[in-house]
Amino acid sequence: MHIYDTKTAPTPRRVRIFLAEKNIDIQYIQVDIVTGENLSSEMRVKNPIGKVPILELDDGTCIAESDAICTYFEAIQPNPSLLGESPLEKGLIAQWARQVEFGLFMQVGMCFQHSTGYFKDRMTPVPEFGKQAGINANKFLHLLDKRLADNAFITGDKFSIADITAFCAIDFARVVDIRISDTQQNLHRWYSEIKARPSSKA
Ligand SMILES: N[C@@H](CCC(=O)N[C@@H](CS)C(=O)NCC(=O)O)C(=O)O
Repeated sequence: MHIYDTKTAPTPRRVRIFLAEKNIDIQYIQVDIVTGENLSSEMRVKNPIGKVPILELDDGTCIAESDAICTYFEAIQPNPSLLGESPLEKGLIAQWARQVEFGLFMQVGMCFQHSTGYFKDRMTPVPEFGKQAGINANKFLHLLDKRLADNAFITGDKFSIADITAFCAIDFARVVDIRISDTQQNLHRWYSEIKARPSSKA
C-alpha cells in the first residue's frame, strides 16, 4: 500500500497530517506535478483527473481524492476519530470540513493558480478570478476568527479534519500573500496550537 504524494502541494499534505494524527505509517511516492508527471497515462489510470494524492492498495485498487482517502483510513482505524463519532459530531464535522474546503482551501488554490499562472501549461489563468478568490479566502479567515472566539477548534472542542484542511490552506496561502491578520487573535491562537502538534510537520 502506498500514496502518490507531492511534498510541496497542499492537498496531499491534508492526507499526510491526517495519517500522522492516526500514527499510520505508509510509503509515500513523490510525483513531480511541476513537470506534469501526474498527467501521464499511467497516472490517469490511477486517477482519471490526473491529480494527487492517490492511495494505491496492495491489490492495485486506487482511491483518489484526499477526503475519500481520509474516509477510508478513518474506517480502517477509527481512533483517534477525525471525522466524528456520534451522528451529530459526524454531521457537524462534515459541515465544517466542506465549508472550509470550499470557502478557504479552494479559494486559496484558485487564487494561486489564476494569479501566478503556475499551471499555465495545462489551464488558462484568469487573473480577475484569482483576485476574487483571494478576497473570498480573506472573508473566510474573518469568519473563522469569529468562530474560534468561542470554540477551541473549528467544529467545537474536538480537533478534526476541518482543522487539518484549514491549517494546510493557511500555510499554503503565504505563497499568494494571504495571511492571518494581526487583529485575528483567535485564529493566531488556534494556528499556533495546530502548529505545535507533531502532525503539522507531515
Ligand atoms: N479534490 C482533489 C484535489 C487534488 C488536487 O488538486 N491536487 C493538486 C495538488 S494540491 C494536483 O494534483 N495538481 C496537479 C495539476 O493540477 O496538474 C483532492 O482533494 O484530492
